[in-house]
Amino acid sequence: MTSDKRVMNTTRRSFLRIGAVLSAMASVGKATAMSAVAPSSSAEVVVKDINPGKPFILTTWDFGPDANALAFKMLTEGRSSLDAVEAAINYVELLPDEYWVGYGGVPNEVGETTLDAMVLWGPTHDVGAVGCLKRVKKAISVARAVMEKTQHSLIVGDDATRFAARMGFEETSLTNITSQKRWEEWAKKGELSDAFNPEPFSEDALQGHDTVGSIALDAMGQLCVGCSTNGREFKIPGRVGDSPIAGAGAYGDQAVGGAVATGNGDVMMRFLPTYHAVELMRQGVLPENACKAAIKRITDRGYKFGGGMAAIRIDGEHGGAQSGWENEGFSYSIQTKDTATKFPVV
Ligand code: SD4
Repeated sequence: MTSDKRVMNTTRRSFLRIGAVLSAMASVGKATAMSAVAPSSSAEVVVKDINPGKPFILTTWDFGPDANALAFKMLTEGRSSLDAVEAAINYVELLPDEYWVGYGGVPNEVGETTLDAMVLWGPTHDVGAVGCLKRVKKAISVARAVMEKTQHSLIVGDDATRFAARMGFEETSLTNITSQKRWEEWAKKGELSDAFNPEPFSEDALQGHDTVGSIALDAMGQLCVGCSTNGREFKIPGRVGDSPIAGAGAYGDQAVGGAVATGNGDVMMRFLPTYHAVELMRQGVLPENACKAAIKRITDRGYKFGGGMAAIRIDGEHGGAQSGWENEGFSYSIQTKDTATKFPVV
């Protein structure tokens, strides 16, 4: 028990140090297989499969290109993929008119906006996440604090808000005029949340998409994956979706690459589709086919759901797939040193 704790503490504190070592090595052109670079005071830290790569950032949906542009600049300045993913996602979380991510959108049944987010750091396979976070705008940054400052992986609800406050985040309303109006119009009808409808085996009328997912590789070869969302419109209070669940909303493996998901998280989280896709890529399946297979696993069970996935290998090979979203405009965008391209997934 004691020794487990020691390993965990060391691991969590060490990854930034590892990043600094990698950064220093990369800058002097000496970066090699990083298994050789375990910090001297922490032999337990398992750091492997890190090689300097060609930096990239992938972000889902229409805000992808702008989010990528600002985050990729950070990668070119030598910042970590963790910083880049956080910045890309913060950008979307703070967009005032983005209804599905961050403040000002997707209220629950009682008119409150709550957020789910997760970040996974490839070098140490460390995860931080928040579910049903209230009154704090930068959910991905709170997830990062869970990862960096604690041994926990997921903190939820009012306690996530209290944790954020302890970490110095500002508490503020997540409601704006749009979300307030949308909720009032819906509440006037006196309907139950569609979460009380039967499971979507014959159709998925569920509204809602745009969860932001980002996957980045930095110049040191370090992978980071993250996502953030408001979840599902008029959800039952307390509902947590797929986004903060590792392997559901997002997943990555330093030796392989990463995958992100968006869509009906209540269905998708039952199948861990991003974990599935990454494991298929590990076996040599192309990213596009890996996403297709992960989605097919769900539809083979009879679910009719709206959802999309994007995946990228550590070497930059990428692909996506969708279910029920032929006309929803799902896309992911990738920026590298040479290109900034949007890829529609139809
Ligand atoms: C959720 N997967 O909470 C999220 C919603 C979403 O695109 O991705 N919409 O279910």
